[in-house]
Amino acid sequence: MRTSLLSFVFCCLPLFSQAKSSHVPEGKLVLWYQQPATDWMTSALPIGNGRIGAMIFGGTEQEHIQFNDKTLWAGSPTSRGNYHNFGDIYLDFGHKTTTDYVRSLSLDEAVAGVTYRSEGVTYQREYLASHPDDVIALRFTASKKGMISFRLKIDDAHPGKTTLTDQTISIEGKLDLVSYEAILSVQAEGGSVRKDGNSLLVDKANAVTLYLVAATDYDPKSPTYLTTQNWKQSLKQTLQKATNKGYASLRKAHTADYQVLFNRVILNVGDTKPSIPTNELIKTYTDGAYNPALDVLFFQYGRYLTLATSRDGLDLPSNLQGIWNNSHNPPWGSDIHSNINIQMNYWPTEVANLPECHMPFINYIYNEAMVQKSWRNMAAELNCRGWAMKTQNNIFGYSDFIWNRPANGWYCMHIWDKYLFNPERSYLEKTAYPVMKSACEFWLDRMIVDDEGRLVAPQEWSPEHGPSEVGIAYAQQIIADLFENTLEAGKILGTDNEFVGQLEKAYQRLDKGLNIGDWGQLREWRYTNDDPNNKHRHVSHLMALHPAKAISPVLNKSYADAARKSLDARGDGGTGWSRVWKIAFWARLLDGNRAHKLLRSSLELSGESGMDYMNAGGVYENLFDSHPPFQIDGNLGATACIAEMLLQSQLKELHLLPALPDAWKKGEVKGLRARGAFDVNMRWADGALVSAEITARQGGRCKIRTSVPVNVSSAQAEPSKQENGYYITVFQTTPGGTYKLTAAN
Ligand code: FUC
Repeated sequence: MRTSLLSFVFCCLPLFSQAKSSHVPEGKLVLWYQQPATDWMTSALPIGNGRIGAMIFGGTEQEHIQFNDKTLWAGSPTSRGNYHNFGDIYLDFGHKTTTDYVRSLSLDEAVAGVTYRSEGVTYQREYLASHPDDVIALRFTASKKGMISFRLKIDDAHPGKTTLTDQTISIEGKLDLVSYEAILSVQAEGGSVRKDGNSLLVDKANAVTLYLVAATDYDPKSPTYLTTQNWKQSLKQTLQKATNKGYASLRKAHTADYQVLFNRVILNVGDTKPSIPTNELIKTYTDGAYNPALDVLFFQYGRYLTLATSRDGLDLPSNLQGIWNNSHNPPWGSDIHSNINIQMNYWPTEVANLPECHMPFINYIYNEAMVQKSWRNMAAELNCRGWAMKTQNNIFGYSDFIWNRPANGWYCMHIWDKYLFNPERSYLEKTAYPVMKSACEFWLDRMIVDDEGRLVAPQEWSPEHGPSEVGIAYAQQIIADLFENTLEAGKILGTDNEFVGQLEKAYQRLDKGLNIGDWGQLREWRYTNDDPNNKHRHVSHLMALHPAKAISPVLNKSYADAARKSLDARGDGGTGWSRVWKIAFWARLLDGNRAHKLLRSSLELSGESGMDYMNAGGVYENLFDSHPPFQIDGNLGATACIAEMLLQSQLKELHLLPALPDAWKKGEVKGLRARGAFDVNMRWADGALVSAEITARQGGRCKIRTSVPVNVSSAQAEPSKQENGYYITVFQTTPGGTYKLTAAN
């Protein structure tokens, strides 16, 4: 029998004999608290189906649920606007005296819950955002019949029109361009529901389900960004289908759909289920009581949040706050920010085995770069072919603030990686190559020749500081990566030889942006000197270390040493995303303990809600990453970086356990993905690989790098060879074949 999250343990079971609380929710991966949320940003809990989402407060006197739709933006193709709050749902229960309160979010099921006792009755609530049924469902039950009574209202976050029937409340209106509508339907079992002014009154029901549907007329594919479909009609149909289906079936379909994706990856780093609430877990971890369970929870939370913010079907990426926002004036408009933030949101998708969730970003790039006009017009403004954009972007192709021309190359890393993780010729031919070629054309037109005859980008900025200069590392490293990848793509396709020849010549003359400076650092600017005391959060001159691939201790020790020097000088502080990026840098430098130190600092409890650019990064008690304030890039990036400590594949080999920290002595991971279409399971003990299973989805040559020699369950495998302190093992694979690797000593 399937056990639900809310079948909590109400008596002290010996299983949790250490527990402070007797109400530890079931399931290993759960965030839980013994109080309602007091603050939207730091303590409410997020649910989402990739497009619509909500933040749950869990109050007992009054429940507050704030909700969003990813497409509800003010602004248009000609003005930026902001991402907006949709509305707030309030339910007055009036339960003043309560005991045994638990509020939770199960990552195993993607269901949030609240349970408590009040005047002899146990109340339970569940909250979910279903992707298959495109609805948010809220379910209220009680241990005694006829005990559910509440007043319900929705506050439209805009001055729209509110309409009530005896069972529904709907809100509708229009922003600058898009129109919106949300409908909430109340289905009571027993008791009654009636309209009372601008509220609905539920009286003495046995159980109640609320279904919330919400949408706008936004369509990223349409030239006007507005749909021509009857979207209001579809919204009503979605609601009708959900209510007909009923809560039990809807919940079943939701968890089934979610678990197919979520359960692909299992991580255990010697952790056991924590017996204290998550806020205390973070606090004690921050105070020095290290608990690997928080590392694992953070890793899986990033996968949960990826599924909640990016599902296939809508070609629009998540934004600075994923999909959650309770304001009309969120920091940076909660926009699509091109100088690391949006990219970081998508770092985990391939390696942490959620490739479907990469598609909203991939399709957005293709659409904006190749179909819509704005980014092409921006390139044309600079007298270049191709496409380019600035730093701040809305969902209508509008782009402003400082130019971020190299972002086109950075976006193409995602386009290319999608191919490397799952090589498919049709994707390469129809999507990846045209976008990448077009970005190359931009740079072929844009670059100039310097005094030494090298091709350099004129006047670029190293986000977000210093002078604009010719040939800065950020631009040159990205362009080099773009050209290399496009050359490889072009050669695989073999259909565009003339252009490939041209690009090859340009690549030979290109300054690759790898210059070592006089204090041993990797130079950020060509002419301006690097200040060894500069602690700026962006580390853009190490693009070639991560997410690109030209710097690695495995390839070239002197560049790796220079990168290390630069990183040491920048220090280990920074905003949420900056600390997280540094996990990746240290992982790529194969220093597991330093990477883990940064992971630990990324998990520090942040008390900051203001905008601190320097040194206050960490997490809030709801595990949202703190820039500060909340920014989701640090959450999603951290998941990728933890994976990066366990598996790297950017150098056309699978490096198993490249940066394992001492803190994770023993562990197991299942279901990570590597470039070349390999799936990887690994077990380790005493800090060394014990065994691994590699499944080759497409077959082909598999090259493995390990720190111990391994035996492979394949007749054709060559014995491991030593190379600079590592062991290299090569074997041929067949499509669908699984190969077992065992440590040889
Ligand atoms: C970039 C960063 C800031 C912030 C903003 C949204 O500009 O430099 O720290 O993350 O994006």
